[in-house]
Amino acid sequence: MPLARRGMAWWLLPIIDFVCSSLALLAVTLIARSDAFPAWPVAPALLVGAYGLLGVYGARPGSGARGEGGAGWPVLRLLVGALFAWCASLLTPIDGAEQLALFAAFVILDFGVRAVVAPLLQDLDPVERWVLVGDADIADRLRAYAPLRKYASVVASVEPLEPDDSAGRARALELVDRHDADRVVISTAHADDAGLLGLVRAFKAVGVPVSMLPRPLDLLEAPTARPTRIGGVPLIEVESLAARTSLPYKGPDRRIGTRTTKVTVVVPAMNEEGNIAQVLGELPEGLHEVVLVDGNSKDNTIEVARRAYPSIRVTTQTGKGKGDALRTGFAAATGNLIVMLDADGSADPAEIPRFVEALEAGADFAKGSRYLPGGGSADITLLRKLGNGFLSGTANMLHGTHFTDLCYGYNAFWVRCLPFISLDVPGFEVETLINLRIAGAGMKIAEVPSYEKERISGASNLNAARDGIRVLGTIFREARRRRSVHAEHPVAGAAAIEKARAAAQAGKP
Ligand SMILES: Nc1nc2c(ncn2[C@@H]2O[C@H](COP(=O)(O)OP(=O)(O)OP(=O)(O)O)[C@@H](O)[C@H]2O)c(=O)[nH]1
Ligand SMILES: [Mg+2]
Repeated sequence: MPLARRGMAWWLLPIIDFVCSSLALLAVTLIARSDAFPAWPVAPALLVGAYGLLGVYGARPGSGARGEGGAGWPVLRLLVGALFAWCASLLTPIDGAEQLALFAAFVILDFGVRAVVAPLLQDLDPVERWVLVGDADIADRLRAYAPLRKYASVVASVEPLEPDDSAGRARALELVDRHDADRVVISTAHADDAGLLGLVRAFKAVGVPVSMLPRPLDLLEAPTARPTRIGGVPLIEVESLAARTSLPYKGPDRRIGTRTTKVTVVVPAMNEEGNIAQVLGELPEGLHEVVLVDGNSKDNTIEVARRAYPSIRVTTQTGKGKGDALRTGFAAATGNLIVMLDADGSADPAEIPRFVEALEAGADFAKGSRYLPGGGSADITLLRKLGNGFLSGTANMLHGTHFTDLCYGYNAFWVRCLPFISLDVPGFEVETLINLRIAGAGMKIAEVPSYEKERISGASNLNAARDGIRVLGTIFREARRRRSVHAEHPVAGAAAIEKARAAAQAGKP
């Protein structure tokens, strides 16, 4: 985001944090009769840097000031505050009690000042940039509406989009990005419920707040929800509408007589010649297709797989890692439901119907969990269990999710979820990325109990420390992405998958 776009208020928050931490530090070093330098300015600068990196300042001044974005952010600020006090203690001689006093002084001062200035920041920088999805006529009317000008300006508008117009949606998302939009406002006159839902999810997936113009402004019937107002313009906030509980979920492909579930099983495999035959042999009947994504195996994985399952479609990934393999497999799938199945024998193919049932019962995404009643693992070590618990907890705190088993690769989903996933990571963090993006898009997730068996033979490709850190990085990155209106969006990846699928389908008889 160009710096010029940041309002003055946005820059005040880091200054407030720097000043508050400096004051607390100077006071404590004065009382402790120790040298403030070099703890000052290094520790306050580190604090502000850490806040910035973690996205505490948000894309808008108000959000950072009010600590919005989930219960995780105040906690995170406290943790960074503690880190600040600890860093200061390394740079200047203060004892444990003084370190604690520094932490307390900073927290009280900083949280207090932020609370006092939050409304002021809103007033200082109140003009939101809106992208309107609707007629140019409505955009003109909004622009002409004087009371709104103090609060928002319509920076761009896109023609009403058709429910299935993924190209149009990609254009709209690009527009949001290009115009640094703070909010997408959808004129409800032009789409039915399914279309509106699709639009809302597409925009929310990139972290843009979405509002709908209630119908009176569209000159149609009255809205069912009670609108809030920005600059006198009534708007329906779709925050609650996108939440799982309040959304009357109709399920995918539920039109009577037209629904057919075509299950594609995507199997990433690298050097699994000792396991793949057994896994494929246990697959249930009635699958649409099985796609093996070979990771340039040095053994006979492909041959063994072809022998065990003659109709298997084999594709070889061009990049490296499980993330890249899944991306390749998803692009090649021609079914409307994808099951992700490991080739090492850990995931039980007999559980596939359980995943499919959960999806047919109305979920968008069925997530395997070893920690639900009926689930379990014969393959997980204590270290990995602790790590998974820590990572699941961190993700749930920062993303407001309820995953019981974040780092488990046995999942299934309707193909229409793909545009919201856009896999852009190569390795084992891919599962976390998928889970968080699906949750971020407001999709309905059903956790399914799953039992993880021992790998039949061969060695694991996973490195707990390296991959754990990558998962943690993904959790933080996705939290920042969700919070930032201007973060990268999944359009490019989605478009690539669509294109690859079209090419794959064109190549079929
Ligand atoms: N195509 C491809 N498949 C991979 C790659 N890395 C891992 N896989 C496959 O992904 C699945 C899961 O990998 P594993 O090494 O078993 O990792 P894990 O299941 O997370 O860890 P363990 O519990 O130790 O087995 C297996 O079927 C692997 O063969 C890769 O780079 N390319
Ligand atoms: Mg495994």
